[in-house]
Amino acid sequence: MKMIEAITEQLPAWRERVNRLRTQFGSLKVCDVTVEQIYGGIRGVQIQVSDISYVDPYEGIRLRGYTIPEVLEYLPKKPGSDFPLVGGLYYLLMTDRLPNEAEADEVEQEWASRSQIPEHVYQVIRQFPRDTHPMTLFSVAIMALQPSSQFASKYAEQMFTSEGLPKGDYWKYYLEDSMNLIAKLPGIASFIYNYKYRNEEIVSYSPELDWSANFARMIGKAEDLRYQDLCRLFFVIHSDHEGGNVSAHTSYLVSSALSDVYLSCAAGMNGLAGPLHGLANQECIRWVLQVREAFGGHVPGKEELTDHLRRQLQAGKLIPGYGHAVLRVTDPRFTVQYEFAKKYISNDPNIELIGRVFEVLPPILAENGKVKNPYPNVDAINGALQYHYGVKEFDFYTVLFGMSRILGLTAHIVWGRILGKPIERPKSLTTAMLEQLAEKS
Ligand code: FAM
Repeated sequence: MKMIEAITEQLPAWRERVNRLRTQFGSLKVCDVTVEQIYGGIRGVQIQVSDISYVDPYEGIRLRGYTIPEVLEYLPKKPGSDFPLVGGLYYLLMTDRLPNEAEADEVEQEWASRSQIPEHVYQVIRQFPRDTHPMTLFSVAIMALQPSSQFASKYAEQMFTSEGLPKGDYWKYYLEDSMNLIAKLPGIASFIYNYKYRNEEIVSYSPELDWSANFARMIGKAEDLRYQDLCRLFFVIHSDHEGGNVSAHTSYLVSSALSDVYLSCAAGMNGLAGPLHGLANQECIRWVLQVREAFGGHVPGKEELTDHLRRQLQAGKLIPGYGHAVLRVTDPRFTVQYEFAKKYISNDPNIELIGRVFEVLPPILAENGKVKNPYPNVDAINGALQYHYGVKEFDFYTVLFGMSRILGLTAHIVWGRILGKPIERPKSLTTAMLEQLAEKS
């Protein structure tokens, strides 16, 4: 694979950079930690390195240095589509280089050739009651693939042979496992969708189509080219958001114990399934529909909407899709999806309402200075777009997020092995120790 060559070429320089920092500047202090940060979710404590992506509070995410609009513009596209091939995005995340068409296509072809899902994975899913949350099914399906981990079997094998497995080569097996897992995600996610909401159909992967279009086709949208484009857009922009969010940090931590890609990604997906993380995206469309319902199905005018929003806030309610722990501007991932919506489905009442909320809510949220970011985040529009194209099962939306996020998680994990990151082990203190420190201060 070209991807392996591109990584191999860069290896010595990357390892040298990290080695230099560790040996020459190992004792350099990066930041202080306060008691509030220890009790407050380690917010803002700079304890990680993420070269895959970086979230700038005023600019939003950059994937390998490129902003969201740049990523959408520069990555190769399939003829007839304005939206990138996910294979190209993966090449960028993994290699730190923009791919040409052939390189993006090679990743797509690799996925097609690795897409066959073992029968027992379907059986595992079918064992669960149909009302099981799709994220639970997604996580167990990933775990069901774990016995095929090449890293796990190679690692176990070398324990008993003289040949050994050099530490510097671990990443190659992690990359193999990542490619094998990602190749199967459209099949797994679509089967969960079909099992829960459609006809229990298992649809095989079409090598003629890219990864995103395969997923769309597998849930019955073979003819809907616009939905296929939405999938490309969605899967690209949700792929990574630095290393500190719950799913990225969890999977990275688990992989630091040399747990393989399947174990690590399933752990990350269990974090993504939490209501304060990935599950938030199912709440936003529910809220949009509730607002319309409160106005008899109509989209309220600006004044009516302002009154309604004020009443909700006065009643202590959160407005889903607004605010962010890091961002201090409108999330560019909201912006590009809103542009898609305005271009293709501007007559959709949910999109109209989302546009009106975007006009009136930020100044209201900003009024008392409490909300640090009064602007929309990516979740403010995700669900409405899926809903428009007929994917109306809200609890499935986090699986779409998970499919995309595994692209980023695996890039972090593979690079952790490339750079030889050791097992993570932060130190704990007791409350009494902090109290003693406080008294001495
Ligand atoms: N509506 C009403 N109040 C809000 C608000 C919103 N959308 N966002 C923040 N606030 C309040 C917040 O509850 C807090 O009030 P208290 O001090 O009384 O607890 C205050 O403003 C300060 O919060 P913050 O510092 O601005 O935000 P946080 O960093 O604590 O939290 C969010 C960030 C995203 C969890 C928060 O803004 C929120 O709950 N938003 C709505 C839910 C949502 O959209 N979640 C999706 C997040 C998405 F980016 C993701 O991770 N998938």
